Amino acid sequence: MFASLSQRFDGIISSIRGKALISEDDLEATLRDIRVALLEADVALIVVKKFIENVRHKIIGQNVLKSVKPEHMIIKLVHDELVEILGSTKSDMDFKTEPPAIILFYGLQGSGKTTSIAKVANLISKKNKKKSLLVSTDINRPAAQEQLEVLANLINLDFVKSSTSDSINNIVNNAIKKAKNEFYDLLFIDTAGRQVIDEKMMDELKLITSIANPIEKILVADSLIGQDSANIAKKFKDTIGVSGIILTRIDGDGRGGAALSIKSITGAPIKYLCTGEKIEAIEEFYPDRIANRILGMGDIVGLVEKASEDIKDEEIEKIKTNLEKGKFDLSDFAQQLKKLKKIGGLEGMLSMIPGITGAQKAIAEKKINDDSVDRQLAIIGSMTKKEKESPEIIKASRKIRISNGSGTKVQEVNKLLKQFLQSQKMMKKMKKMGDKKMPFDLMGKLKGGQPPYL
Ligand SMILES: Nc1nc2c(ncn2[C@@H]2O[C@H](COP(=O)(O)OP(=O)(O)OP(=O)(O)O)[C@@H](O)[C@H]2O)c(=O)[nH]1
Ligand SMILES: [Mg+2]
Repeated sequence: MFASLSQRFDGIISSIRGKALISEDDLEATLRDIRVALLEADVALIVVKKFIENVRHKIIGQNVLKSVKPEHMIIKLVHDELVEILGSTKSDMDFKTEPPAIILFYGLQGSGKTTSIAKVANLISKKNKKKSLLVSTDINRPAAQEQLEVLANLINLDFVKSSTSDSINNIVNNAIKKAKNEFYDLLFIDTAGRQVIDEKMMDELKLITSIANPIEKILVADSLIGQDSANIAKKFKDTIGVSGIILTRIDGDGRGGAALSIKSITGAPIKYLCTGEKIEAIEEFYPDRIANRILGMGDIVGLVEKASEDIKDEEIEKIKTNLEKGKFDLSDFAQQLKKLKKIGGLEGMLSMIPGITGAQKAIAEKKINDDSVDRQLAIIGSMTKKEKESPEIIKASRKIRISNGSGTKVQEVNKLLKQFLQSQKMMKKMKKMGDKKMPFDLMGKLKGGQPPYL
C-alpha cells in the first residue's frame, strides 16, 4: 500500500538531504513536488491544497527554517499533516448502548460489505469477547444470504436465517428480536449493494436505519477507485449518515488516494483496512502508523501486534526465550512461515517492515507465494529434531534425504537453508533493536519531545 507515494516522498526527502539551509525557493520546489506526489496518488485536489497550505503555514509559523535539518523538518511536518488528514487518532467501534449494539454495513455493489462483516465480527468477537449475531437483508441477489451464512459458519458465529421472499422489515425485526431474547451483545446487519447510488438503495437503507437505529453506520468502500470513493461516501453520508469507514482491497491499491481523501471529504473516520480475501486480512486503522508507513518508516509496532495476535502466548514466549538465548532454529522459522501464511503472505508482512521496498520487489519478481511456503514447511517437516536445531549438520546426503522426503529438489533445500540463515540474522538484529523500538526511530524521538534537528 502507498508504494508509489512512499517512493516519491523518499525521492523528495533525498533531494533536500544534507542541505544545511533551505531557501524559500527550495521550500517552494519541495512543496510543489509533494503536491504532485499527492495528486499522482489520486488524493482529492481539495485535500491536497489544504495539505500543502498547512505544511507551508507550519513551516513559516514555526520560523525554524534556519535551525533545523531540512529533511527532518519536512519529514516531521509532512508526517504530522499526513496523520491529520488520515484522521488524527484511532477510531474504535462504539458499542456503548443497551445491547444489542447494532452495526450496519452498507456500500456499493461488490465493495466488500459481506466479506468485511465477517472479518470485523470475527475480530471483535474474539478481541472484545462479544457475543455476535449476523443477518443479511440482501434479498436482491439470490446467493447473498448464503454467502454470509457460509462465512458465519467459518468463523463460528451465529447467523439469522431468512429467505429472499421475506420483507426487509421482517428480517430486521426478527433479527433484533432474536438478539434481544438471546442476549447478543452485537448485531451485524449486511445490506444489498447497487452499482450506483440509486433511490431504491437509499430508500432501503433509510428503512433499515429507521427500524434498527444502528449505533454504527459503517460504509464499506473500495480503495481501488481512489478519490471517487470519497465522493461516493459523501453522498451516502448526506443521506444515511456515516459513523465509520472500512476501506477494502488495500492489497491492490498502490496509490492510497482513497485513504488520504476520505476522512477530509466525509468527516467520518476510517476504522479498518481490508488487505485481502482471507478472514484475517484486516487491520485496525492507526493514522500515525500509516503515516509512518507512507514516509518509509515502516510499522514494526503493527507488525508485532498482528504477528502476535493469534500465536498462542506460550509460542511467543518460546520464540522470545529462544531469541534471548540467541537461538532461532528451524522450528522457530517454520512457526514464522505458518504465521506469514496466516497474516496475508510474505508481501503483507514485509510491507510493514521498515525499508523493505526493495526486498518486496524481489519477492514479487521471484513469485514467492503461499505455495512455496507450503513447500518450505514440507522441507522443514522432513528434518530430524537435531537437524532443525543445528542446521549446519545438514550436508549433501542429509539434503538428498530431506528433499526426497518432502518431494522437493535439493536446490530448494539449499534455498530454504539460505533463507533461514538470513531470517536468523534479521531476528538477531530485531532483538538488538529492542522489543518496542522502531529502527531509525526518528519519529519516536520527535514524539518524545526532542526537537527535530537532533
Ligand atoms: N483482494 C481483496 N479482495 C476483497 C477484499 N474485500 C473483499 N474482497 C473480494 O471482493 C469480492 C466481493 O466481496 P463481497 O464481500 O461479496 O462484496 P459485497 O459488497 O458484499 O458485494 P454485494 O453484496 O454483491 O454488493 C469477493 O470476491 C471478496 O473476496 C479485499 O480487501 N481485498
Ligand atoms: Mg454482499
